[in-house]
Amino acid sequence: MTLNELKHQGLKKWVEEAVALMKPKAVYVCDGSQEEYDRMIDICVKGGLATPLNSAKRPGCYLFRSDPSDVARVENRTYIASKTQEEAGPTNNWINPVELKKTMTELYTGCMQGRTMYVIPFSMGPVGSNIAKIGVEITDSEYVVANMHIMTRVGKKVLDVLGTNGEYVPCLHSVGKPLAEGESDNGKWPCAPLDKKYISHFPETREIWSYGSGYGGNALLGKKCLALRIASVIARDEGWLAEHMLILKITNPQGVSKVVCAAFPSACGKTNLAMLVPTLPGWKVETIGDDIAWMKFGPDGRLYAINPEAGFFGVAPGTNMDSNPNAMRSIEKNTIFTNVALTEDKDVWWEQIGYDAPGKLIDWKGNEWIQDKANKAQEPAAHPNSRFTAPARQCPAIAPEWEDPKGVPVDAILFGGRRPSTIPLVHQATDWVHGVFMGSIVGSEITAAALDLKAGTIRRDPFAMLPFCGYNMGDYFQHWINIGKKTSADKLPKIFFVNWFRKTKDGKWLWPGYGENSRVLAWIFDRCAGTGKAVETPIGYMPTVDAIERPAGVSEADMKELLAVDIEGWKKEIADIRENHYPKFGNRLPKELMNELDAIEKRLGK
Ligand code: OXD
Ligand code: MN
Repeated sequence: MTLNELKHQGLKKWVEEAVALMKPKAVYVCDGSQEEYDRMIDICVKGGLATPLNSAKRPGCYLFRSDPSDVARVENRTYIASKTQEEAGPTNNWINPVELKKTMTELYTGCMQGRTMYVIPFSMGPVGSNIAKIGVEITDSEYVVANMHIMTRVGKKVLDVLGTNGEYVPCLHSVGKPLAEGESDNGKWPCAPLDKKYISHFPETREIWSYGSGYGGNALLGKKCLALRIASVIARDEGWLAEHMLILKITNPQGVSKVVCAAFPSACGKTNLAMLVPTLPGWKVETIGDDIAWMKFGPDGRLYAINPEAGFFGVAPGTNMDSNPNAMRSIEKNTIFTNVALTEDKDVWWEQIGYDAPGKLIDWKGNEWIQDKANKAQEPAAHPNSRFTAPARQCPAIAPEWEDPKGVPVDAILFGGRRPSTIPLVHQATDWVHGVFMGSIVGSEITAAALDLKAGTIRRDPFAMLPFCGYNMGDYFQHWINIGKKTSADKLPKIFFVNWFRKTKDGKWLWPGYGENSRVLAWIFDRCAGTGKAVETPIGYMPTVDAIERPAGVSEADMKELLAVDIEGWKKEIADIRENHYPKFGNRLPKELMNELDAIEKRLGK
């Protein structure tokens, strides 16, 4: 489509201004067609950025290798540029928006020379759903266009919903590498150096400006930038929730279903839980989303969730037929792989794929790589943050209602993190505010040597939203408390804290995880159904030891340890929250959370 075919005058004007600033050699409005996707991929293949994979083993699949400096989200170059720093809060990087726009306008000037500007109209959520939002991304990256085709709903049908004056979130993106006359990328991933990368959010005007990175969350602006950072601000203003949560549907042997949303920090197994294959006979888990949930109240006073995305942007290493067979099947075809290793027969390989490297590989940097299992220090063949981008509809476990525009009513919300000690396998909040307290203390334990921090230190990641909350996190806690006042308690989802990562003192896993987590989900299901045996403890409701069936390899003593209240450990936890965590939020910390902390401390006793 051409620019002149755009019926929305505001959108047309915004694009024209971007053209004048960025000076692309051509402008193209995306229609979302297969032909368009194929063309993007073809440009990347011809330009040496993409390698077609073995068409018998991986039909419709391609491998990209990024620049070694452009492999992950750049949190220290990500900004919440609200009018005041107070609005962005203590957990976000802030630059005055006027100053930031000035800096970025300079960077954007002429930044698309020699490149095509693509205008991508996209919907986060089923097109036309009253929970969905529309965005328009301007980009100069064919890789971004192709990935956006998979991760969001793109094209004409979105423009039709937008009409002549509908609302959209403008998202500007450039890789920040203009080309001189006759120059081409020559197979080199285009991006700007780190100190020129900016991933900026303007919450008051609901704008996103991204410059200098072509990778993942920095560049696919519908995902973390729109669906979390900007959407969290819109959700606060409109009375709903935009969360870093998977959504799954669980069905018991009697055919009754419940919906569970779960927030875990990045790399704690959200995709695995969302696609879990239950070991409990007769139970079924189906996937609705693996990363983001938007929840709005329905007319019946319950919270309804949609997955705003249309694909999975999953971490490849560690994904295998044991850890996540449904993900493995989702990526058999029509998938974009980024920074994984390439086999001689043009298939993909990564660490913990479930089998040894089949012969000589090309690693993620493009070098020859031969597996040397004796060498524990060998550099990985796939980058630890290498990814697959796959259409959600290809997941064998996708729930039939995953695209229901009404969303699905949520029965339970789970929080969790990597906690080798103290936090039990599962406990349940006694009420909504207690549940908000649970969300506010989410974190993972730092293991020895990581990040120069003392081993055993908890890195807090409240609601798993630390890198994704678009405003002051103290106000975000308050927003969660307020949501609980908007309906009657029986209509609110029940809130739980889970921990699959408990270890023995000598470092062995106490709980097998993966499919066995279905045993914990079954107890959560039963609690939502009003059954499920529980005892009230100082930290909340906990299953009786016989309420969760023990998996093979977990002794009765292990189970008791997994389900014990570690009074001394919890006292340390409370002290850490009081001294190191809550003070960060100053007077924006809701008093309800302090009360909750005091009450738990009191219940734990002297
Ligand atoms: C992600 C993340 O990529 O949370 O989903 O980092
Ligand atoms: Mn995520």
